[in-house]
Amino acid sequence: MGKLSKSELVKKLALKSFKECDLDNDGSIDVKELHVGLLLVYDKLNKVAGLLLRAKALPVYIKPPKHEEIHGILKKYDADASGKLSFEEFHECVSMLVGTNDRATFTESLPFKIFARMALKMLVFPLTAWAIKSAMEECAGEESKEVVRKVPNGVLVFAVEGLYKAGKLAFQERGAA
Ligand SMILES: [Ca+2]
Repeated sequence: MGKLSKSELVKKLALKSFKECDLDNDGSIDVKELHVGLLLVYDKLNKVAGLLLRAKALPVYIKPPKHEEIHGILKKYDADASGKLSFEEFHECVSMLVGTNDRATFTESLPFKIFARMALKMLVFPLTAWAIKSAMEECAGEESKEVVRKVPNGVLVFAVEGLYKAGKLAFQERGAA
């Protein structure tokens, strides 16, 4: 057995998923079938990402696209505007999701999303927590310094993450208004 190239592997994966997604067996994927299929893919990826990080301490969750976004994805790859994806169109779409498609930017691909999420969890939050702690130690008087030192880093990371989420939400709401 010869080795499969990445694009051959993606094509095999796409074919398998296409058959799984085509619930009514009409040889094309409509928007509902695409939604169900993508949810399954994201569910699998989230399980893998969780396992990779031995999960619970640092959970990573990649949000699956919303229904409106699925409509957008379908439209983008529905080359003949039939409202459904043929296998060729679906293959393009899968290639985009796994980051082997030239048409899509790298930031749209799943590997990038996973990487960005992990980078946030593993680097940005702990670093910010560390910076806050140092600043607090700097400002605190001699007796309170001990107290600040005893604050577990995990608590700070948690707090920083909470602030980040609150900030992001506020930003999104402002963007939507
Ligand atoms: Ca179908």
